[in-house]
Amino acid sequence: RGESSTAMVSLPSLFTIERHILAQQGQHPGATGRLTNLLYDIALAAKLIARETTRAGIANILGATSAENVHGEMQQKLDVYADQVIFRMNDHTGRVCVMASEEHDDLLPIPAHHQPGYYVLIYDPLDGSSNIDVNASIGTIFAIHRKITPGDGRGTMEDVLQPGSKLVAAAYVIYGSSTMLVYSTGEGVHGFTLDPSVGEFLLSHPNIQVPSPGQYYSVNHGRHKYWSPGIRHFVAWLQALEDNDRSPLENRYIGSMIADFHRNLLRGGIFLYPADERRPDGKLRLTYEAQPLAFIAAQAGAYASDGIGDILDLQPRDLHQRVPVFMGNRELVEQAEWFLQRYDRDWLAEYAKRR
Ligand code: AHM
Ligand code: MG
Repeated sequence: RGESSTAMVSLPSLFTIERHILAQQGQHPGATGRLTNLLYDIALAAKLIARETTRAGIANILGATSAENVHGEMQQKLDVYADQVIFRMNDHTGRVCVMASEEHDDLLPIPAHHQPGYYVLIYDPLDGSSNIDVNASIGTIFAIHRKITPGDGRGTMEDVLQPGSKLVAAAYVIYGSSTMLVYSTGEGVHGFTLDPSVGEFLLSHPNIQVPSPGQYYSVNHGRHKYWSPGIRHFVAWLQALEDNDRSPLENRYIGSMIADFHRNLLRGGIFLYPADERRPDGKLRLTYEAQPLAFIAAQAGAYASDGIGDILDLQPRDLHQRVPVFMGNRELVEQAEWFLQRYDRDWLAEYAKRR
C-alpha cells in the first residue's frame, strides 16, 4: 500500500556517457561544449562499429571486400567500415580541422566549408586486425589534439604531429565479451559498458587506477630469437627465473593491443612490444596507438616508455612512425628501462639518434 512505489529497487547504473562527459565539462566554466560534442560523436561511432562487429559473422563482412551481399550492395570489410564510419561522423561537424587514420597514408582533410574546426582527430579504426577473422577481441583508438596552427584554415601536419603530453583527450573502445569505451580528458580514466538493449554506454568503471603489484606481463614470446640481450634478461626477470624469493608474473598475450592493454590496466602488469632484430623501432605506431594509450596509462597512475623515457614526451617526426612500447605499472616499466641501460647500450645509442 503505497510502499511499493517508494521502496528502493535495484537499478542499473544510470550514468550514461553523455551525462558523464557533460558533468566533466561543467567543471570548466569557460568550456564551449565543442569537445563534449566531439566525444559524443566518437561514442556514437563506437556504437555503430560495435553493432557491425557483433553481426560480422552473420553479415559476412569478415573476409574479403568486393563481395556483393543479397541486396546487391558491396560488402565492406570490418576495418574499412570502421574507418569510414569514424571519418563520416566527423567530417562535417565543424569541430575537427583535420583527421588522420592508421588506414590512410596521408592526412584526411576536412572540406573548407566545414571549417574552422578546433580539434585534430587521430584514430586507429580497428586495431588488432589479425584477430578479426578469428573472433577475438579488437579495438578502436582515438587521440584528440587542439589545433595549434594559427587562423581558421585547415589543420596541417604540424597540428597532427604533436607530443602526447599535448593531448586533450584519448579514448579506446574494446569489442570483447561486451563493448566498453574508456576515455580520459586528463581528469582520470573512466570506463563505460555498452548495454545493447538500450544502446547506451553506462558508467561501469569510474576512476580506473592500475592496481599494484602488477599481475600480468604481455609480450609476443614468438619473437624471442630476435630479442636483444636487454629484453631477454628483462623477460627472464619477469619470470623470476634467477630469483627463488620472488614469484613470476603470469603471462597473457592476445596480440590485440587494446585487449592486452585493457586487461593489464584493470589487473596491473606490463605490456611490451620492444624493438628487435627484425623491427628496429618495434611495431606499434606512435601517433595512433602509443600516444593515446600512454596518455590513458598516465591518467590511471601507470607509465609508458619507449625504453629510454616517457612516450608522452616524444615529438613525432612522421605520421606512421613506429616506437618501442613498454606500458604498465611504473616499477615494472622502470625495471625494463634499467635492463636496456645495462645490456643494450649500443642499440639505445643508435635508437636515440632517430628518437
Ligand atoms: P595492426 O594495427 O595491424 O592491427 O597491428 C597492431 C597489433 C596490436 O594490436 C598488437 O599489440 C600487435 O599488433 C601484435 O603484433 P604481433 O602479432 O606481432 O604480436
Ligand atoms: Mg593498429
